[in-house]
Order: sequence, then structure tokens, then C-alpha cells
Amino acid sequence: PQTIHLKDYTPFGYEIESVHLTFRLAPGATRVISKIAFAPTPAAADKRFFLHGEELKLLSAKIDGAEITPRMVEGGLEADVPDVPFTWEAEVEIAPESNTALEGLYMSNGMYCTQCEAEGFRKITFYPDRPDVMAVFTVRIEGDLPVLLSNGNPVTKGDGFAEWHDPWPKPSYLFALVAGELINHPGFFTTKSGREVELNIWVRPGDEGKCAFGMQALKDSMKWDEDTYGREYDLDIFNIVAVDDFNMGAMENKGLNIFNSSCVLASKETSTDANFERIEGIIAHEYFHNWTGNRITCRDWFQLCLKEGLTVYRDQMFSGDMRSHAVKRIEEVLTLRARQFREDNGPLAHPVRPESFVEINNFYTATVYEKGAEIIGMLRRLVGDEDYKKGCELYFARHDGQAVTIEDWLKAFEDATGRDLAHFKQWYSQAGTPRLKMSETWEDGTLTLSFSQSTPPTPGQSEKKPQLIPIAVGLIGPNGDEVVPTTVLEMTEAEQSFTFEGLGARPVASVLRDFSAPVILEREIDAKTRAFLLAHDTDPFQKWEMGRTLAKDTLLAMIVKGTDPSHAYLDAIKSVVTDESLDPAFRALSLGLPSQDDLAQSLHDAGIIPNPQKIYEARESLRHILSDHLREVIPALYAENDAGAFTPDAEGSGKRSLRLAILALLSLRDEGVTARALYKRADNMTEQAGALQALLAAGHGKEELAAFAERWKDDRLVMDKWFMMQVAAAAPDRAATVAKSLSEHADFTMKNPNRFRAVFGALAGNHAGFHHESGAAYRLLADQLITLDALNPQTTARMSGAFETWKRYDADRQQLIRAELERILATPGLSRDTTEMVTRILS
Ligand code: BAL
Ligand code: ZN
Repeated sequence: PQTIHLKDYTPFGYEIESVHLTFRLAPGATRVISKIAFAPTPAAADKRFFLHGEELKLLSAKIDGAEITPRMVEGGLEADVPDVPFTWEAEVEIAPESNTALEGLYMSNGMYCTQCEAEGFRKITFYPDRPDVMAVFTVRIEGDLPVLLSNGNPVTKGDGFAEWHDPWPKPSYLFALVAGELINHPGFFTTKSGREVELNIWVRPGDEGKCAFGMQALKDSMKWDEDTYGREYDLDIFNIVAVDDFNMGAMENKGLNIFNSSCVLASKETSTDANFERIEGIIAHEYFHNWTGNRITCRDWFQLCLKEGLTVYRDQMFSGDMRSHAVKRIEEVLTLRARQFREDNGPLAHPVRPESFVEINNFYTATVYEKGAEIIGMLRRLVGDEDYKKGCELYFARHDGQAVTIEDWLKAFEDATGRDLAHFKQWYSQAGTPRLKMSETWEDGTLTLSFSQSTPPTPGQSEKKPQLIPIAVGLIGPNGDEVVPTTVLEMTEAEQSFTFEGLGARPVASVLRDFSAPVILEREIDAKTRAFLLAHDTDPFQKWEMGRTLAKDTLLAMIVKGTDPSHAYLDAIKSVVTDESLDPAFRALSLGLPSQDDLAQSLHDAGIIPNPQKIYEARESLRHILSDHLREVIPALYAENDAGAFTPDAEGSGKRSLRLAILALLSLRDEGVTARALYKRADNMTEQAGALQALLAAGHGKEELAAFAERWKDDRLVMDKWFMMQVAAAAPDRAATVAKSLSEHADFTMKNPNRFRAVFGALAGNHAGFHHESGAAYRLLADQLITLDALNPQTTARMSGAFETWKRYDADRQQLIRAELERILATPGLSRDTTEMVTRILS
């Protein structure tokens, strides 16, 4: 397959004045008739008229009304065209019902829907399917279905047809069409300039009771973007559609967002607090794309982080405003470390702006999204809130209606703030997570913090340069009072020292507050000082981090040296969990232990080959020890944190999360009696699923599992949880067997990515089970990926990332994994997506 390089970018030689599309819908043979007004760009160097097209049956093509026979070439067609404006017309046939890749126009439970980002539009019709070609679309849909939707505003509607016009120029990846028997949950929003916008969430009949939360989240997002970024919505209507079969979480198509049903449908009976929080965040994310992505889009796919990193940052800030910034930041860092640091540390490491790709779908990664968001956060920290606002405003004013680059984004900030961002820009091009080492000295009232930074080599980048790292630091005096509030140190060199003078007594430094940069901080610090910061730090992230590092050191010592857990850790955790001045959500997060995968990475970083079974046993042992250490406080904590009537807000959710964390420990001691009682009584999914998980993790729950399936057998989203929980809770030597038998269950289907991920994502996430020495899980996942690839390359490629950490493990495991990866790669007809991923993982 061909590799595409950023350096080879050339603009398309034609502009599009208008696009008219007519769809005659039929499951096996949909006709797409296109009429496109092109005009040569006078200055263009490349006049080749090439239109992308894949899996299309071309029935006719015309230029200025005259039939032509285009030259069919790899990936599309070429034609000889006039050097003055002309009209292109084509009629093609496609088969949505047999499109299992879920890219282009496809069918899901009898409903037509589309997914065009990144390069799906070329499976709908011949078109310059690249983000820098922006055009105004008019769409006519003909089909015998009650609801026919496309982008923009409705124009006309009649029996079996509807027309839509989108006045805002957009690239083809934002095109969308939906047709089906759908019901809407309506709403409206009045914009800050007084325009009324019709809002709808469209769902399958039966799901209409699960839309109210999403609708409120949409209204909150619209208001927040006006208040915080000054961005107003720009069409008369905003539609959201829920679809069951969807590769991603959701998609920001102009005025017609399409959502994986798991990311929009919510009710207290069927959704957990985590689901509610995620739904609120994703609705915001897709809505915010209207400005950061749609009005201003990417010049080419290498610039993906321009819209994704910025939009993730925006949705994170929104969620923080809606709930709790402290809790949200800890959750963000947990995700960043679990997904992005893991990626940055292995064969799939790549810069936030990659320089080449084979299949762009493989670059919708944690690095582009989450590290991309961290870069925006660092930029804001460096320039300050006021200048961040000025930079954003200049960016919106200067580039509205354009397809732009990271250079354009940074130039807006340089011009708005007068700051040189040349060094900062390196965050976009240099892959890998910097290691930041810190030491400190104290002399005559002066504290000196000395840092050194280095970034390990990553594929294609053996030499690394120092990054510009904003290090947020505060100082705490010996009596626990803060003596120096948060100050941002700007580290630019490989080694650098910073001094704090005029201090009375030696303070304790709180370093990397709010996780001010995506780095790994290595600091010589004893358990006592950690416990001091855990008790006194005013920065909630660092407070949590101190508990976390204590837990991690405890576990690593248990694994490597077989020592007992330190009392410093156990006592510190006890005082945090029982500290009623702290938010229950924070206390619950503090009780959480580092994941097995995280521990495996830490061992690897320390030059020790991780043994998954030993990691599992140590973690299980610490859970039991914690349960014992907290036994006197557990009953009161459980009783006090009953949140009462369910409300999906931060307060209720925080109490439930603490109570369920306590329940998990209690279940190790009371034979599951309390969890069984809660399971029976629970009127919401958070408690029902939490009780069931606590039972399963303590070796109980067989009856409840059966009752759960009986109760929820007709609800596909809840049943995904049922599938997932069993694999996640399976003992290491049972995980592959459990996953295999669930894959043979009547309700398992490979055609639904959510169901596939529920079973096999959970298998990959069950660290000791996935890496069981038998290699059974490796074999099973490889078998499944080989079968899935023929149906859905995008999901297959993404799931192959389960193997990305293979070089951490011992020679036997490496040999087993290598054999499976080579077997996948040798599959005849393997997709470009999976070929690229497996090749990179093996390299
Ligand atoms: N643009 C793809 C889905 C998302 O990031 O919103
Ligand atoms: Zn996005």
C-alpha cells in the first residue's frame, strides 16, 4: 500500500462552486446522482482532474452535459476537463446493505446512515474527497421512509422525498445522510443573538425515553460555547441521530451529528454515572466541532490534531465546569497514562502531527486526541487565560471558512500575544513522553529545584531535543501552609535549575501541579514526604498523585521483593477516605489502585520483565489487605454515602462512586451479602452494575449474572455491559475460555462494534488473562481479528493495538504474540488498515 507524506501536500487544482446530490435509496442498489460545478484555480500548479472513488459502480459521467468515459485509475478516476468553469455529472450505484465496514453509506437495523470521516465519502460518489476542498451542498433524498435527513437546513419535504441545503461550505468528510423509521425527541435553543434553533435527537422507536439527558447536554454545550468562546450556532436546525452499528463514538457532521447509540442514549435504569458523564462530554465534543473542525477545518489529515486536540480540550473544560475540575483532571490523567503514554512507549508511537500514514483511520489515536489536548492546555498555561482568549478570537476571525494547519493555529497565538512559539511547536512533531528528573537542594533560605529532561527514542526518531515544559510548582511550609502559590516554571533546556529565595524554613515542593505537562516525573521522594503532601497539598491533582505513587511503590515492592504493604500507604489512604472535608469522588479515586497494565509498564521501565500473574496476585492481595485495614470504617462509609434518589450529577455520582469502591472491599469480607442486597434493591444501573461487579470481583454473583441477563435481554446497550463484565472479571486462567464461550452466545455478533469491543476489548483489558502463559487469549483474539477484518477493517485495526505492548514481556510470550501477529499478517486479502497496524506493531 502507498504511504502518504505530509511534505508532499499539493492543493487541488479546482474549486467547487456547488454540489447537488440526489440519492435514490434502495438497500442493495442505491443510486447517487451528482452534479458539481468546478472552476480551475488559476494559480494551481497541478491541473490533474482526479476524483476519489472506491467500490462504486459508475453508470454514467458527463462534462457540461456531454457523455464522457473517464479513465479509471487506482483509488478513483481521471478525466480531461476544460480550463474554464465546467459541470461534472455522474450517476453511480452502491449497495448500503452489504456495507459492513460502516464507512460511506451503510445500513444499521433497517436505517440508512453515513460515516464519511476520514475518507468514506469516496464510497458514496466520485469526488475530490479531501478536507481542503470545501463546498456548498444541496441534497435530495428519495426513499420510502418517514425520516430523511441531511446536513444544513430543510428546503422541502414531500411523500417519499426531502431536500436539504447547507449554506456553509464544508469538506466531504462532514457530509451526512440518515433515513429510517425514527422518532424525535424535540427541543429548542435561542442563540445569544436571538435566533431560534430547532433541536432533535432521533432514535429508534422504544428509545425515546432515553433522550432527555442528551438534549440537556446539547443545550448546555450551546450555551457554554457562547459564554466561553463566543461561538454561536449557525443553522436553523441541529439534529442528532443514534445508531447502533458505529465504529467510533460519534461524528460531528454539519448540523447532523451521528452518534453511536451508547454515546447518546441515557436513562438511570440503563446507564451508569460513567455513561452519563461520557455522554455529556461527547455531545459537547461533537457540538464544539461546529467551530473547531467544521467552520474552520483541516487542510489535510496530518493536521487532524488541529481540530481533535483543540476540541477535546474544549470538551474537557466544559465537563470540568459542569462537574468538578479536580475530579475531571484526575480522570483525564488516568486516561492519558493508560492510553497515550502506553502508545508513546511502544511501536505505535507517533507525533501528534504525524508525518506519514498508510491509512488515516489508524491515526485517530490517543496521541492525536489526548496529547493533542494536553498541548492546548500547555499553551494556555504558558500564555495565560487572557492571551489564550485573544489567540482563539484571532484564529476564529482570521480562518473562518478555511482549511488550515497547525502553523496557522500557532501564528494566530504569536500575533495575538507577541510570543515566539517556535520551540513550543516541537510538541507537535516530536513523539515520545519526556522523562523529567528532579532533585533539590536547600541552603540559606533558598530552595533550588534542578530538572533534567530526556525523551526516549521512538520509531523513526532516534534523536530527541529538549521540549518546552511548563512545570507548575507550589511550596508547602513545614506546618502544612502554602508558602509559595502555584508558579509556572518554563523549562527549555536539557538541564535547568530554578530557585526560590527568602524562605524561612525548608518547604516541601509540590511539582507538576494540575499535571501541567504530559511528562513522566521522576523524583527522589520518601514515603513520609509523600504522605505529607497527600495531607497538605492544596493542588487536588498532586494530592491524589501522592496517594497514587504510594500505592504504586507499595505494589511494585510487593511484586518484586515480596514485601508487605507499607503502613505509610495504608494509613494515608485511611485518612483520605475518611476525611469528610474531601469530595467523595476524590476519595473514591484515591482508593483506586494502579492498573495491572500500568504496573507492567513501570516494571518494564525499571528494567524488570513483568510477570502478569504475579502482578495480578499482588494487586489482589493488596485489595484484601486494604479491606482488612479499613474494616472498622467500611460500614460507616457505606452507610453515609447513600446518595438517595438518583440524579446524574457530580454530587450523586461522587457518593455512589465512593460507596461502590467501599462495597468492592466489603464484598471480599462479607461473602457478598451487602452487594447482593444492593443488587436487589438498586433502581439505577450504576448501583446495579456496581453491585454485580463487586460480587464478580469477589468470586460471587452467578445468580445475579443470570438475573441481569434475563432482566436486560432486550436492551442491547445494557447487554454489552453483561458481556463485558464477565470477561473483565474472569480469573487469568479462565479469561480466554469465558471470552470464547461468549463469542458463541446467540446475542454475540461481529457486525456490531460495541458488542465485539465488549467481549474482546475486555479480554485485552484483562491483563493477566490476556497475557496468560498458555497464549490462549492471544490465539483467540488473533482468530477473531482475522474474521472481523473481512467485515470491518477499521475496528479490526484498532483492536490489534491490544498487542502493542508485546515487547515488554518475556521471550516465551513475545514468541507467542509474534506468531499470532505474523499469522494475521499472512491472511490473504488482509485490509490496508490492519496490515499497517500489525506491520508497525511488529517493527
Ligand atoms: N471526528 C471524529 C469523531 C470525533 O472526534 O468527534
Ligand atoms: Zn472530535
